[in-house]
Amino acid sequence: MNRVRVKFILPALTEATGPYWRPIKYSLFPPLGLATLAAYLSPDDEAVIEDEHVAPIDVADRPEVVVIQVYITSARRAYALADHYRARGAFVALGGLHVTALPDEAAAHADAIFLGPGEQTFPRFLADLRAGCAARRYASTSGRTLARLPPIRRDLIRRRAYLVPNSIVVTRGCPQHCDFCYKDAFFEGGRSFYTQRVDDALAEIARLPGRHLYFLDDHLLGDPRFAATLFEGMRGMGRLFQGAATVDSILRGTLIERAAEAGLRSLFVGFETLTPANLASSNKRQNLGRDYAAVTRRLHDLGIMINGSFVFGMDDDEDDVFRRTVDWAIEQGITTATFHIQTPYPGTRLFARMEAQGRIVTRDWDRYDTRHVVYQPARLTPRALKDGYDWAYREFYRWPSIARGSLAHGTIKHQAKHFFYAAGWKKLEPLWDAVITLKQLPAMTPVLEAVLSKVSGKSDRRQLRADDGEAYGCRTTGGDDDPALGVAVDAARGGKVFQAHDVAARRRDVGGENADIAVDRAFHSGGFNRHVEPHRFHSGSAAGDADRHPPRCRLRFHGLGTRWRAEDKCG
Ligand code: B12
Ligand code: SF4
Repeated sequence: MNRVRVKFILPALTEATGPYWRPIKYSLFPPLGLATLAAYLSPDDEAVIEDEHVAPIDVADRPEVVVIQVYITSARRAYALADHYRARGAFVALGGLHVTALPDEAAAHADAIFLGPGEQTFPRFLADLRAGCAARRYASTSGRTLARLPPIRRDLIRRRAYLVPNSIVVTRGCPQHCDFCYKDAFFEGGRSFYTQRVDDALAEIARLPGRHLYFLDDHLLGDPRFAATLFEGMRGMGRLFQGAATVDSILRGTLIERAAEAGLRSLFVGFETLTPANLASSNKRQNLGRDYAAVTRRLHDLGIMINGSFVFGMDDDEDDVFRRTVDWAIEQGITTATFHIQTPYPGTRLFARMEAQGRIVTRDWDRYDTRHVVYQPARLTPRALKDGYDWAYREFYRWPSIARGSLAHGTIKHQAKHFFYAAGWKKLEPLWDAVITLKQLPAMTPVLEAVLSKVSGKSDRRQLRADDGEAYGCRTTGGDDDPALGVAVDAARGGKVFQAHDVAARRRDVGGENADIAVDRAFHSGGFNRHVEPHRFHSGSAAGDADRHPPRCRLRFHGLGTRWRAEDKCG
C-alpha cells in the first residue's frame, strides 16, 4: 500500500446523548492527539479528521485506514464505529487511554491496537502497513521522545468549530504519581514525563495565529528548567495563555512569576481534597502540608485566575465534605471549579485497590465520567455522594456564590474578570448554543482574550499576611498581618515605574521600616526599574538598599523587630 486514504475519528463521548451534554464544553479543543498522529503521513496520503462532538461522522465513506481515539466514556461509540468500518473493509486502528488500560477489550474491535503515546508506534505501524505486514498490537516502550516531531497537522482541524483552536502540548505525562491518575498506566514501559525541546515548542507557538493559547499539558511547570526557558522565550510574544500545574510547583521558587510575565492568565490547579488523610492515601504527596490559601493568594496577586479541581468520595470524606469544599473555594476566590466524583479508572492503582476490596460496583464504562458513583464509598452512601456532588456544582455556580467569589479579589478589574469568566462558563449556555449553531465561535475569541487580559494583580490587603513571603519565593518567620506586603504587591504588580516619591508616601502609609521592606519586596518582585534611586529610601536597620541586590533576588531581612523577619531563599 503506497498512497493511503486515512480517516481519523474522535468519537463522541456517551455524554453527548445524555442530560449533561454541553455543546460548548466539547467545542473547546480540537482533537490534538489525532492531528499529532496525522503528521506522520506522507504528503501523498489523503487524510481527514472528524470530531463527532462538533459534527456528525460521515459513515458512508470508504477510507482504507480508520484511526480512532478511545476514551473510557467514548469506548462504546468507538467500538461501534470500528465495527462499522471493519465491515466496510477498512483497516481499523484503535488507540488512546482506554485502549491502553484495557487492550484485550479493544482488540476485539480492531485490526491493530496501540498502547501508550503514538509518536513512536504510529510511524512504525505506517511503515509496516505499507510493507503489508502490520502487527496486531503496538506498544510504546523505551525511546520515547518529542524531539524532531513533524509539525502537527493543524490544517486538518476545522478551527472555526472550536472556541480554543490554539491548544498545544509541549510535554507528555507528569513527574508525579497519584494513585487515581491515568498517567502511570498510560506511560508504563517507558518514560512517564518528558518535554519537547524548548526551541521546538517556541516554533510551534509561533506557528499559532492570534494571541490566545491553551496548554493541555498535565503539568506545565513539571520540569522547572524547561518551563523557565519556555517562559523566557515567550516573553514579548504577546501571548495570553492558560494551563495546568500542581500546588507545590506554584509555591516553589519564582517560576510562576515568570509564567505570568510570559502571559499566563488562568491556571487549572489540582487541589483535589482539603483533607490531608485523603492526599496521603491517594499518594498525592506533592499536595501534603501545602498551604492551599497561599497558592490562591500567590496566583491572584499575579492576576492569574484559578480553575480548581476537587474530588469527592475519597475514603476520608464524610457528609460535610461538600459544604466545606465549596465554601473554601468561594472564599478563596476560585473562579471556576471542576468537581469530580472519585472515579477508579481501569489501569490505575486506585482501581486495583478497589477491585481487591470488592468495591467496584459497575463496569459500565459509560458511567465512568466522574459524575456517577461506580464504587462503594467508605464513609458516605452512594446516594449522599451523588447528591452532594450535584449540590456542590449548583451551589458554587449560583449567582450569589459567583458574586461572593468575585469579591474575594482586591481590584474591581479582577472582580469583573472573575464574574464574567465564571458566569460566561456556566450561566450563558443558551448563548453558547446559539453561537455554536450560527458557527460564530471565532467571534468569541476577542471576548475571551479581553476577559483574560492582564489585571494589576493588586492584592486584597485584608488577606495579606507576613507569611505571604513564601508566596514570593521567600521563607518568612513570625509575624502577622503586615500592610507592608500589600504595598509591595501594589508596587510590584502595578506595572508602572515606581518613583522615589512613592516611597515617601508609602512610608507615611505604613511606617518607616515596613515601607523599606515593602520597597525591597517590590524590587524583588520586579516592580522596580532603574528610575528608582535606592539611596532615597535607606533607613535605620531596614535592609532597603535595592542597589546592592543582584538582579535576581537574594536579599535578607534581619532584625526588624518582633513583627516579622524574612529570609530570602530564592535566586
Ligand atoms: C483536552 C482534554 C479534554 C477535552 C477533550 C477534547 C479533545 N478534543 O480531545 C475535554 C474538555 C472535552 C475533556 C473532557 C473530559 N476529560 Co479530559 N482531558 C483533556 C486533556 C487535558 C488533554 C488531551 C490531549 O489533547 N492530550 C494531548 C494529546 C497529544 O495526547 P492524546 O490525546 O492522549 O493523544 C496521544 C495518545 O493518546 C495516542 N493516541 C490517541 N489515540 C490514538 C489512536 C491511535 C491509533 C494511536 C496510534 C495513538 C493514539 O497518541 C497521541 C499522541 O501521543 C487530557 C490530559 C492529557 N494530558 O492527555 C484530559 C483527560 C483525557 N481527561 C480526563 C477526564 C477525566 C475528563 C472528563 C471525564 C472530566 C470531566 N469530569 O468532565 C471529561 C470527559 C467527559 C466524559 N464524559 O468522559 C482524564 C481521562 C482519564 C481517563 N483514564 O480516561 C485526562 C487524562 C485528565 C487526567 N489527568 O485525568 N477533556
Ligand atoms: S499531578 Fe495530576 S497529572 Fe500528575 S500524576 Fe497527579 S493527577 Fe496525574
